Amino acid sequence: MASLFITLEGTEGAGKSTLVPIIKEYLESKGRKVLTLREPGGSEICEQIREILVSVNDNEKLCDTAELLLMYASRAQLVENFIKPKLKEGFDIICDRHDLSSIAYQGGGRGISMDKINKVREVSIGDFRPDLTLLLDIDLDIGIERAKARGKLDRFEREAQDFFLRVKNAYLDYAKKHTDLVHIIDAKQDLETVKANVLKVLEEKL
Ligand code: Z5A
Repeated sequence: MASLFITLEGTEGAGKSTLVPIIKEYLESKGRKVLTLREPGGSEICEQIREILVSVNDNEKLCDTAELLLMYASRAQLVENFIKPKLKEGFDIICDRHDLSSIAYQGGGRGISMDKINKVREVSIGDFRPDLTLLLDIDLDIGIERAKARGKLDRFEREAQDFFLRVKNAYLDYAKKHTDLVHIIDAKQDLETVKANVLKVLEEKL
């Protein structure tokens, strides 16, 4: 079977990073070669871009357009230099966040129009899309509690509740319109249940 590009999406603390090694182990148990990445980040240059995006700079505000362009700069670099070549070599790739995060955070959260996002996306990655997206849907309060337990909050995590509500709604709107690509997983359940539901989706995909 052709290699798969699988993305994990959701608001903070939904369990994306926790699921990456679980999915990797499952795919490897099926004899597949697997690589894992995250966005923003995932390579030396992309991690430098990530640092600008997540770090808190009290002296200068990162404007919304610069934020959007940096997200896509990191994505363009990763898709061109790593994701496309590795898929060609036969690797499955699991990516902790990808394009749908920009629709949810920069579109829903920041209020940037889809017209503007589509233009930037077209220049950055053209029509490149994931084969499967798992959207981990969680009550914001539960996710924030999980994230807070980790300690210091990054630039996004400092946003107010209504920002995350717009992000969550944008995710769900997109998922409802793209049921062939996006699978919604109820992420507030215990890890074993979430894991079982995710592996069921993967089994069907394989
Ligand atoms: N961003 C953007 O705006 N636009 C874009 O295009 C992209 C990103 C790509 C950095 O991302 C920020 O970039 C992000 C959006 C923005 N900011 N926010 N918010 P990130 O992925 O690094 O940040 P994150 O989403 O906040 O990651 P996270 O908080 O680490 O969430 P997670 O990976 O989904 O959660 P986790 O680390 O797997 O789990 C959190 C804790 O919960 C941990 O202690 C787990 O052990 C625990 N956990 C996990 N699952 C469970 C279950 N089922 N039950 C109980 N406890 C659980």
